[in-house]
This record gives sequence, C-alpha cells and structure tokens, in this order.
Amino acid sequence: MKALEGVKVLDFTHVQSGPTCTQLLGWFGADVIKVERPGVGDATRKQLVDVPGADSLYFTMLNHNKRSIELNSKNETGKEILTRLIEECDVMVENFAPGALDRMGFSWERIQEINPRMILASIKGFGPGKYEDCKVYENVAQCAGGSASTTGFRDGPPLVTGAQIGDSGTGLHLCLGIVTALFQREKSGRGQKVTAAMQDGVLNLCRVKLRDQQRLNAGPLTEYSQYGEGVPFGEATPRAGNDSGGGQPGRILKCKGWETDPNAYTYFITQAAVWEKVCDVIGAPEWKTAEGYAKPIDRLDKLNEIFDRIEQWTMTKTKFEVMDICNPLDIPVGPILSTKEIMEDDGLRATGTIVDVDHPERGTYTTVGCPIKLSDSPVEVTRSPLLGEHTAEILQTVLGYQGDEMERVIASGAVGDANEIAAE
Ligand code: CAO
Repeated sequence: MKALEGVKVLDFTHVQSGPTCTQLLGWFGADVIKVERPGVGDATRKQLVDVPGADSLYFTMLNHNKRSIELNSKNETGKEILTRLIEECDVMVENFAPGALDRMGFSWERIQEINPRMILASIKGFGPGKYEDCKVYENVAQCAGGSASTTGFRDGPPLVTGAQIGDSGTGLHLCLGIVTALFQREKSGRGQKVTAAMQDGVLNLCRVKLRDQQRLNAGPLTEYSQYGEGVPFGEATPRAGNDSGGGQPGRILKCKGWETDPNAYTYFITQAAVWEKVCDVIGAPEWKTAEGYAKPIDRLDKLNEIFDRIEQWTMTKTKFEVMDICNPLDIPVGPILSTKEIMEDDGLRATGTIVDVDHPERGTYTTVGCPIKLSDSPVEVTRSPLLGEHTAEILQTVLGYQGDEMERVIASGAVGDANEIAAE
C-alpha cells in the first residue's frame, strides 16, 4: 500500500514546475494521468534531444510514474472526455499560461460544478497583481523572487543559480498544498483551489535575505565579508559571494588539485563551538587564545585573513581528505561534488536517490529518484510514459468507454491516432 493509493490525479502540467509536483504525487502512490496534446505532447519530449527519435532526458526525468493520454481539450469530444476525467479524479494540476484553462472552457467555477470534491492546483509565474498575466520561466522567477539580486559576488552582476528553485521549488510547494487540501477534504468533503506562484516560491526560499534587508536598519551586516573589508553597505541586501548566510562564517576554499579540477574545493565553516579544533587542525594554535581571534565577535573583521590561512591548509589536502580529517572533529565541511561524482555516489544509489531506469526508446538512463523517504510507502521509480501510451487503457478502465462509444471517441480525432490506439 502506498501513501496516496486510490488518489487519481489529472495531470495537465508541462515543462518542469508542474511535472515536478505530479511526479512526487506519483511516487507517493497516486495514479497520475498525464493529458497531452495529440501528436505533440509535452514540449519537453522533443527539447534538448540527445538520442534521436527518443523522448529527451528533460522529459523522462520529470515524468516518472505517470500514464499518458493524448487528448485535444479544445475539440468537443475532447471536452466531453475531459469532463469525465474531472468527474473521476481527485486532483487536477496545471501550469498553463494565465487564463488558458478558462479559454478551454474549464474555469474553477465550472470544475466545481462538475466535481465539488476536486482540488484544482495551479502554478503561475506571479500571483494576483500587475504581473499576473505574464508567462514565466525559471530564471525570470529567480530574478523576481530575490534570488538573483542576492547571488553572486558583490563586484559582479546578479547570478542565477543551477538549482531550479523557480520550477522544481514551486512544484514542491504546490505538492504540499495539494496533500494539505486532500487532508482538509477528509473533514470538509469539499475540494478547493491551490495556487503557488513561482515568484512567491523563490521568495520563500530567500526568506533569510529579507531578514538581512531589515537587519540593515540596525547597522552593517557583520557576518558578511564586505564588513571586514570595510566596504559600506547600500540600501538592499548585497550579494554575499560564498559567505555562509548564517551566524557561522563559512567560505568555499581551494583544495589540492584546484589548478586543473574545477571542483577541487571544499566548503569550510568556522563554527564557534569548534574554533579551537579548527586552530589546531590548520596549525594556528595561537589563535585559540590570541586577542582578536579567540572570541567569534572579534573575528568578524578578520574573516579574509582567517579563511586565507585555512585555505593554505586545505590546499594541501584533497576535498575528501579535508572531509575525513574534519568530520571526526565535528568541524562542518562539505566537498564541492561534481554532477559526475554525484551520479557515481554509492551512498546516493543505496538510498534510491540516484537510480537507473530502463526506457524502450533510449535504453538505460540515470535519474534522481524521490528525495523524500516514507518508511511505510517506499518509492519504485518507473519509466516515463510514451506519448499516448495509455490512451485506450484510460478511456476504457478509468472512464468506462466500450464498443460503439469507444469507436465514436476515437473517430472524433480527440484522442490521437486511431491506428496507434487500436494497436495498444
Ligand atoms: N489540447 C488542446 N490545447 C492544449 C492542450 C491540449 N491537450 N494542452 C495545452 N493546450 C493549449 C493551451 O490551452 C494553450 O492555448 P491558448 O493559448 O489558446 O489558451 C496553448 O496550448 C499553449 O499553452 P501555454 O500558453 O501554457 O504554453 P506556452 O508554451 O506558450 O507557455 C509557459 C509555456 C511555461 C511559459 C506557460 O505555460 C506559463 O507561463 N506557465 C505558468 C508558469 C510556469 O509553470 N512556468 C514554468 C515553466 S517551466 O516549468
């Protein structure tokens, strides 16, 4: 038994943000029915193609544990089928451009008429207000949500981050909203509308940067490197390079091999509780008692000097040696792992966070499994569906179309190629 067994999800999502959410619901055991435009499907199927003719990794890695039905939701019979799907399902998830669902004829009011228990979950770029009609992709959300202005080095331009906090991050937020609404429905018997705007999702993840914005009113941010460098603060939270962002100073430091290996670095945190151990490890025992170094507050204007000294030590070790030496001493450090190293990591494979999946068109590929582990609902990652792979199955077993009815639906052109469906 899986946690969400019995929950049917009408998955009208595409690209990354929405599919991240419905993939999680699938991993937790929901029956996820992905609705795709006949003959076209989710645009990512054919984006960044690496194996000609096969679904791309962009698509496969975001659409595990789902079934696919081809359905033209603008065709009359297509609307009839969609109405039936809304009747049968518990949750409908979409991340179309603003207004697209209304234009299709399926407003929230209409959906409630069809199924008052339906939970309609939507991702949009912005919440209500002056930007509500905008189409939005990942980096737009990172820029509008406070991430870009606070990422990068002070003397460089704003930077976007590799972590897809706008798309996948908002998908995660939406997923939490959906299971919460399902929980409330147990008591109220009613569905509800769940929305997550990408700007809001990014901002939620940049919460500490708004903390710092307000702390500026009380004076300079002493844990930022620029404080020790004597650079005055402006009116907004500045970019902090690799400063730790918390009360314990930290930096990315070079390790042995950095000259040729772009990832031969470690993150090193000078946590106050282990300061004396740090001093011993790097060969600076005099700092344990020296005036200006012994107390955390006195060190804040000397962070460049301190981290330069620590780096002289880390440069004599590999990033893994730094880890091996510091871990037993409780000194928090982290090697900068490349994507290649992560894919080969035995520990991540043992927990199912990295998994290999077989696919009929592309062979075996590696993907990120479910990062959330439920002891009573283990996740089995199954491959993404081919376009329309389950059209006939869904029409027959979920919606009950048989015989003449089935033929009528297929002849209408609303559900893709008749020969392909017959072959299923
Ligand atoms: N049958 C018939 N029509 C369909 C269909 C189907 N099965 N599925 C989609 N369509 C139609 C939509 O109804 C829409 O038609 P209209 O423009 O006539 O209303 C059309 O396809 C295009 O949908 P779209 O505008 O959502 O797609 P786009 O490629 O132009 O824009 C995106 C993509 C992502 C910018 C936009 O969907 C968006 O802003 N979404 C919200 C924010 C978001 O999730 N962004 C993250 C994207 S990356 O994860």
